[in-house]
Amino acid sequence: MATALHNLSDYDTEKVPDASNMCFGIVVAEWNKEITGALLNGAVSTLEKHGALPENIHVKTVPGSFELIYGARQMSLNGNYDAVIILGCVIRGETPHFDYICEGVTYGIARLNTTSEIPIIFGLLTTEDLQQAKDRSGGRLGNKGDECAVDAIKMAKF
Ligand code: DLZ
Repeated sequence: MATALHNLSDYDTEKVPDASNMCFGIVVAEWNKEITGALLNGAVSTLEKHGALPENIHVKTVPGSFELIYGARQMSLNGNYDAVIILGCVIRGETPHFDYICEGVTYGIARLNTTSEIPIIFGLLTTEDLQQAKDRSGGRLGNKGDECAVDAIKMAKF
């Protein structure tokens, strides 16, 4: 998570492998699409910055964050990708849905990482309010999408 001392978009470019021969899948949730769209822009531009070709970055949308698990599983089974990134945003509201969705997605993606042949990178923002989400999707604390792209490249190399 971003903190006052850690900006999500700050990283050592020297430590990021060349991604020009890599292929990435991105699953992005439509809920809170102002935020998830910004996460997607960050992820794609950072992958391309490190050499990934646009034709090797495949984006699929799912309705909400809970569906990211299924989407990531389908992409991981496809066999074409070196890594898959999930992008979603759950904002705490007046509903217990927040806890259920956050726990469900966290568990689902963690489990997928133990069974999948490729890494699944966890780009789920879980915030108290919209401002915190904006801060982490290209705002004052950087962009979680950038961080996920860097992690996807590193883990694909791993
Ligand atoms: C139902 C729901 C709620 C209340 N909040 C969010 C949210 O903040 N972010 C998000 O990505 N999705 C939310 N959803 C939708 C669920 O993820 C899911 O799409 C539905 O429960 C249908 O399975």
